[in-house]
Amino acid sequence: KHPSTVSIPTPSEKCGVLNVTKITENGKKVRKSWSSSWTVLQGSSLLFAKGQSGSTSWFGSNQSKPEFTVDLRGASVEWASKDKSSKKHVLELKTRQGTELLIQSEIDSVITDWFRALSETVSSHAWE
Ligand code: I3S
Repeated sequence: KHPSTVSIPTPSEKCGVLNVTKITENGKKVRKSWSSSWTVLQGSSLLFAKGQSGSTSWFGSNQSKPEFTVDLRGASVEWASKDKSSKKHVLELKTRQGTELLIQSEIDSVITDWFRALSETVSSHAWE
């Protein structure tokens, strides 16, 4: 007999480096500008810090404020269609405030983990 299935909880906190660009802000299309961002999922918020250029780590720098924060309550996340970007492994995140972001990693498993974490977060906060 099989042991009962162990479900691995989705972390409500997760962080890592992702490539990010806004494509829409408050309902208006904006120019794409990809940048590498230290990304933190914290509760129902997704925080992006400035890109990691040079050797100074984010923690060691004086950057204490996130560059921007996205509210995941009422947001949607899906795999981006091919016309959104020529890059591989791209997620499209749409917020209730009318901001759309593309989130990408070259590493398949990394972006798949983010997709799972973001989807879980979005669905658990959908009715707030
Ligand atoms: O959707 P687009 O316009 O093909 O996006 C590309 C541009 O944003 C381009 O910048 P400039 O057109 O400002 O030089 C970026 O360098 C590309 O990365 C964008 O396309 P991808 O397919 O990488 O998202």
